[in-house]
Amino acid sequence: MDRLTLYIGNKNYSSWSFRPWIAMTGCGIEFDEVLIPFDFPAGNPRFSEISPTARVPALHHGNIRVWESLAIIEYVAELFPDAGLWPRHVKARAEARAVSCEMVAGFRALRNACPMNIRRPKQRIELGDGVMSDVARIETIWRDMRDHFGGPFLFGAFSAADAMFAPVVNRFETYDLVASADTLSYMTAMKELPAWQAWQQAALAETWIVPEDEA
Ligand SMILES: N[C@@H](CCC(=O)N[C@@H](CS)C(=O)NCC(=O)O)C(=O)O
Repeated sequence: MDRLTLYIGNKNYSSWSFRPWIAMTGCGIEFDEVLIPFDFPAGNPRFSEISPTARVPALHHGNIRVWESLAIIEYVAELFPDAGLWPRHVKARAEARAVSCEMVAGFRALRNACPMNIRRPKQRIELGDGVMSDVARIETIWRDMRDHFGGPFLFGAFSAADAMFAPVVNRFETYDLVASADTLSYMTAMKELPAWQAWQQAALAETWIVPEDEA
């Protein structure tokens, strides 16, 4: 089989890159990674060479190109049906896809106000009601799924749904947004993943600064 190449942005800031990266790494799927740093304010011209949207992440596999983080995960899940990217049970799989779609389509207030920033020291910022209602909905999803499927991850074992929420775990921590014990316990499970720690270590070693993402 051709090798998979995942193009990503800066590990410190690129929340959308983090999602397929941690999904694939956490499920033991091998791939090559190519990091193309952001180059604000002009935008990095290399982005348009690797994706029709000029955005990361993008996955290349032979002559197939896939863009959009969730589409990348779906493609890889088809290639490796036994890797456990999605839960095995049909109900769990349906709900995992539903909450993943919520993540892609929503939570804009949180995403805009609180950019993922792994290097940023923990510090609160002033936030509007929209952010706090996004936080409340995400905490409800996490609580309901873990109560129903037993934890420690959303659907029991780590899956693509956890990967889709991985940058939120950083946001909740960095901007000190949550305090409930069950939310913090889910965040701990995520942060203990070897894949999480590998990404974090690489992010901490980066020196690029993107002013737009420094809230
Ligand atoms: N919906 C897309 C979002 C991709 C996206 O917005 N990526 C950002 C980085 S996290 C990007 O490439 N921005 C290009 C730029 O800022 O120049 C996905 O799920 O992959």
